[in-house]
Amino acid sequence: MSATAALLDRLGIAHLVADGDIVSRSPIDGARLGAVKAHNAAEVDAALAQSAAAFKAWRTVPAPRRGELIRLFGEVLREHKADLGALVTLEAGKIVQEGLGEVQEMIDICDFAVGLSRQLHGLTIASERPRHRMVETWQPLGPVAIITAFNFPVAVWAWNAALALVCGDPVIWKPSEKTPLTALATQALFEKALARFGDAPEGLSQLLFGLRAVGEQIAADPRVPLVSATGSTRMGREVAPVVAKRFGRSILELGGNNAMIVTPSADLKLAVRAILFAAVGTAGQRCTTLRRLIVHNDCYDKVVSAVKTAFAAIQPGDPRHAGTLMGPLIDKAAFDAVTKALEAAKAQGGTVHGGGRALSDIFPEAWYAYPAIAEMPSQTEIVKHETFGPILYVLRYSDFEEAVAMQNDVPQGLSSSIMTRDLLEAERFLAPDGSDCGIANVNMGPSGAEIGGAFGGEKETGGGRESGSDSWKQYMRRQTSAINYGTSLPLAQGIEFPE
Ligand code: UN1
Repeated sequence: MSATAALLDRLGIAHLVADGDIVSRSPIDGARLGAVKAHNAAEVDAALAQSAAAFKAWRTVPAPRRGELIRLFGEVLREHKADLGALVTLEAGKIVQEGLGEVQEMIDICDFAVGLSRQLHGLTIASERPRHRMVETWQPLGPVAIITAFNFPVAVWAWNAALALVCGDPVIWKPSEKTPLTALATQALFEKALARFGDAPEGLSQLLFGLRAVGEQIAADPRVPLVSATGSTRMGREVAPVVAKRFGRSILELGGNNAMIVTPSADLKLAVRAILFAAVGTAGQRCTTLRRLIVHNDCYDKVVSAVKTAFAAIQPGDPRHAGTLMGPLIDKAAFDAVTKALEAAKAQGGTVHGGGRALSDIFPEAWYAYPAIAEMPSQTEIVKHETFGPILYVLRYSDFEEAVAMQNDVPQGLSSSIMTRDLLEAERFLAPDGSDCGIANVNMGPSGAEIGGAFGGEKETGGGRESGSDSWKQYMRRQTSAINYGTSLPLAQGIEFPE
């Protein structure tokens, strides 16, 4: 048995990936890993019906008991962390550490959700009417659809699913067509947890494969009160109006164009380490990837030369090998987009260092890219566009306000950061007229968020928040109740209405 076959076997999916129209290829070498069948419209419909039926039962299970299922799932994930991480590496091309990190992120959100399952707190509100009480209760919402992208093929599902399930909602998952096997493996591990749990309703978590049509069908279906979609801004523009048209709710995690401001007081060594991880980690394919470096004139030369040296030392390589910091891009289309962006950067007055294809002799069917730095005269059109790859645009500033304005002057609003030892600058970056992003960090890069905080951003990023803080509330229905424990009927607003 090949190493891949053995891995798929240990994850319990070897028998499920023989053939189908959605073919999974490893971005490492282009090898075929397996294939799955796309679901047709009737199958999607049946899955949604099943989910609606599962909701009827699951919503009445006490929340801490629902949390027990997620506790068991966290346990199963811990047992299979190495294998699932390895499959993420194989199918998404992430380096070993990042594949494992992604599974750890799943485990972390499970822990968070288990605690949450005993803390789905409502409120008691003072009533203006005598002998009345008002309460606010959070009720289960209904089936939650989760649409995910190739770059976080399992963690993003877990952020949504762990919360949805403790909140009393079944989940329906449409993973990226580029990473069906990690989704299958995750579903198989979830089913292990279900078996240990015992009496959960059928169809609590379902997987639907397909291209756009499947996503559109789910988005349009009124049985799905919440659609949580992660992907490009283009995808969000398609999904959001379809959901809104039927007054459904959506959580959108779309494009990012994340910046770091490097001020004169920055710790240079720290800055370069932060820049490197944030810009070339996951080969620049995180929505939180650092794409724009805004550097003060006084330290520009020093910072840019250190970053150039650090970038030049990066050798893209097989992500399975220890020591590799940057693996392949997901596919040829991704590589072509990077090439096109670098050409545009040059045409728009930029100076490009690095870039180009790597390892084409060893892996002719795979798409490795050298990271590139593009020094830009200003935020030209290409700088304002999210290109999913290892390109870092560098810009100069002389005045702090100008830097903040530049950081905000893009259509996206996911993540941002500042490197400074000046308390006033740090606080101004976090002030109401500072960074306009959903995430604003100090003395670190824009990527690598923990699950405890709410994750997401503004403007074209879509406005959604997932994972920590009070994101769980979106997966529930808020109910306000007034209870009269008297014998008369006083009306609010002092209204008199005769008997
Ligand atoms: C994404 O790229 O879709 O903050 C999510 C980070 C990760 C999640 C990224 N925790 O980089």
